Amino acid sequence: EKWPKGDEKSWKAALRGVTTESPEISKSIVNHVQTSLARAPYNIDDFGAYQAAALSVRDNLIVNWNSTQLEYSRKSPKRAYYLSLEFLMGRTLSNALLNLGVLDNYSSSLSSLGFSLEDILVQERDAALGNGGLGRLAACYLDSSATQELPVWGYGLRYKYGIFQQLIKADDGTQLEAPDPWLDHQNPWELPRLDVTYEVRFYGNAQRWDEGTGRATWSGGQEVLAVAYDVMIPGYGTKNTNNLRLWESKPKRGFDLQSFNAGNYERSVESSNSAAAITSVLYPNDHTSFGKELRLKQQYFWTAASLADMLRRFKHLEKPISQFAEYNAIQLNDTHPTLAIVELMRILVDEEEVPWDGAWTIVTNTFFFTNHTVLPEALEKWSVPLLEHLLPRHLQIIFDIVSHPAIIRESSLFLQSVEKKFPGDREKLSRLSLIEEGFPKQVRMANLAVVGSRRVNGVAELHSDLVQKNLFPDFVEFYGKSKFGNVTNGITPRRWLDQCNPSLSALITETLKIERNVWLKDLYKLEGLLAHVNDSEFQARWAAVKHQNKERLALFVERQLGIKIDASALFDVQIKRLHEYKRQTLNILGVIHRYLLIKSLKPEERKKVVKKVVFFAGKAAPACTLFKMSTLLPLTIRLIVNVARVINADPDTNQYLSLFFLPDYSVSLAEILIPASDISQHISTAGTEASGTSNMKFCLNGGLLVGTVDGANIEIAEEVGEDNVFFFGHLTPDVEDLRYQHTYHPIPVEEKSPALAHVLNTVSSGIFGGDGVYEPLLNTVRQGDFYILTDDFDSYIRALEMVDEAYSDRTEWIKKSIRTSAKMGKFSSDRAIQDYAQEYWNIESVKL
Ligand code: F55
Repeated sequence: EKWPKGDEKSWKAALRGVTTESPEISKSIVNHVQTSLARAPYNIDDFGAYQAAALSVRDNLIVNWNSTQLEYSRKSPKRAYYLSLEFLMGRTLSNALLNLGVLDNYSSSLSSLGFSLEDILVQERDAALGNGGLGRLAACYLDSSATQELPVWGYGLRYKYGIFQQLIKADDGTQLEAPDPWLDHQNPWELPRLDVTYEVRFYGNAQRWDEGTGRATWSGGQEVLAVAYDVMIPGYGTKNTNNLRLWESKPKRGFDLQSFNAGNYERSVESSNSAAAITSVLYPNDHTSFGKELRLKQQYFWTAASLADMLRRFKHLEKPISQFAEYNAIQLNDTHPTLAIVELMRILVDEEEVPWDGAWTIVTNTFFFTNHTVLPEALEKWSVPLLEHLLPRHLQIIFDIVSHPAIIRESSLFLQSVEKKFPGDREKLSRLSLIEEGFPKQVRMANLAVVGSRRVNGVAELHSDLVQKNLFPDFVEFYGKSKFGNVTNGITPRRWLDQCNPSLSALITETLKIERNVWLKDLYKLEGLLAHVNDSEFQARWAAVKHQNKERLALFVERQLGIKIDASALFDVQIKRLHEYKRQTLNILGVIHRYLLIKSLKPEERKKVVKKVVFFAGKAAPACTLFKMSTLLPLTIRLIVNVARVINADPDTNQYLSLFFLPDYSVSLAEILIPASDISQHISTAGTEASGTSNMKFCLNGGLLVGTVDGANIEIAEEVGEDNVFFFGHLTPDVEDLRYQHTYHPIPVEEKSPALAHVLNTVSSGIFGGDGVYEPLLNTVRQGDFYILTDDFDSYIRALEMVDEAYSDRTEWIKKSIRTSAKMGKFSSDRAIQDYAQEYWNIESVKL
């Protein structure tokens, strides 16, 4: 690439502020090149231009951020805090430009300086501080909170390394993990607040005062400093700019001077290294809790710093501490921040001298808890000895919540009040307990989160139902139904339609004849598209946009993998974390089935086949020998990659079917794949996917779903009509029976699904190579088959045949696509955040 791209004359004009278009913006960009970047004008590459543009945008964000925070301080509204260990933000520049309403100005400014906005946007690295759905949901919720002018802050950790980068090894198709050094270049989107710090204690001793008060003193151990970094969160079409505060850990003192002076240099930096290690890396396991000490340290470090910060802010209001819950609502994003419940008790009882009962009332009015999965391996438990070692005072408080011998009030005597309500039912008592008996004893964080929160919710109707019926039935009985609710997830239409699919957004605006900023804030307005479903010109334009997005993806793949793709084929996409319950294995076995079928046809017959390109992307939790399951997931990737090699090279079939595994799935890659899909797959075993959110993104962009009757698929079908969704598979109530049957009355695959048996045997035969390496994966299907692939396979293949059939009538297909997109109003995260604000947090918007 040639650079410098600009020329001296236009840069000088910009510096003098005399360019014809957006002179102020051009001037500010050139200024940042000269001052912040200390580079000679116009002598910069795309990355330099990105940095300068970002710094210029950031100036605007800071101004808005300041006025917003000032207004919050003046009006002292009730605030909500979103505690999440993950914020999967993706890129910021294009979002900031859109929300500030200066996208076109920056585009023309940059082009007058010799750069194209498109090239510059891709210079930015994703902020990938999350694993998947849970983290991306948090990011969408921040966008919607700011857009609705709600006083909401996020609190998280500033990991030095986000989710690992995924490489696919050329020789055998296995996954390799590499660090994600996203902070190697200066990050323009954060404001270091080196003066906002808190000390966080670990280990040490907890000394009770006397048994009557429940108070104690906690001292000694290790003290670590939490330093605040603020990330500005602009709302769309409003000046309101909220805050995401991320904590970085650092040693309280640079290093241990005593050891240093004594000549023991290793020892002198040991404890400072261990302090810095706390926020060094995001744990890459999704849906699995490993019980590691460093993870517990992260959780406490983050909740303690966040609560100290909230308390300091509350004290500025000069209100009695008894009113804490009237000014603060705290949302727990899964159980990861559950220690916040215990930490607030500690602060109130030990430091604020609030009597135990009063403290418990404040706490249970402050917290709200969202569960994101019913998978048992994801339910966090911390061993009692580990807690006792790391957080001795918190363990005391947990036991006090369970039953403190000296605190004789009904509310705190949790187990005793249970005993009162269900006398003699020992099993119910043990299920309700916060402590699980065993060696060692474990604290059940989910139970603690339920007990310590005002309300508990799941993330889609079916999931919230399962939370009440399967996960916490005894708590529902104990507290009554009203403590439990549902908030169906949502996605921000700004990033997931306007930014990732500008052509479709433009077509929608033109067709609805209302301004973009109206329907982007009230997504139900998309229903207006229904009036145009039968307009053939509109249909043609709708189809042209989809085709253009498929060309864009094809070009991307050609550049990355060097393979040409036919954009007229049906594009079929499954992109999500690799997990057994998400059943990527079902998909790849289905692809092999299709391949074998096409291969068996005569050349003449093949011409009738619907051409299809299948895309996969997703990261697998790094293989860990501790868990059988996690070694199977990289094996699934390996199978996909090697099947792709064989079928993409088969001249008999490759014009009809090709297959790609795109490495290093990310938010930015999703932004290319989603607008280009004709169908996407959401094929979890019924009852296992809490909601899913990419299903909403695909539909919003006019892609249709192939899916099981699970999670938010169900509510999507309710909106768009069942004839616009390709459902298949057994329903949730059947799954348990089938598993029982697999265990006690197994039926061989050959009998249940000859088609699947044939596919499994073909893989075993070695035509995709591997020398038997796939056997462990295939055996999970042949034996046990916990995720019921065998039972669902035939119905899955039938659903894919229905897709082929429907796709063959292109006009009907386009109508389905338009109808689907038109009915996505419910799935805006603006609606979801309104639900939380009204039904949970009881907060109101603040106008600037
Ligand atoms: C649970 C426990 C651990 Cl230790 C780590 C991650 C999780 C977890 O649930 N992750 C997650 O991403 N869950 C997903 O949340 C999404 C947002 O609510 C849902 O759409 C999705 O169904 C669910 O799997």
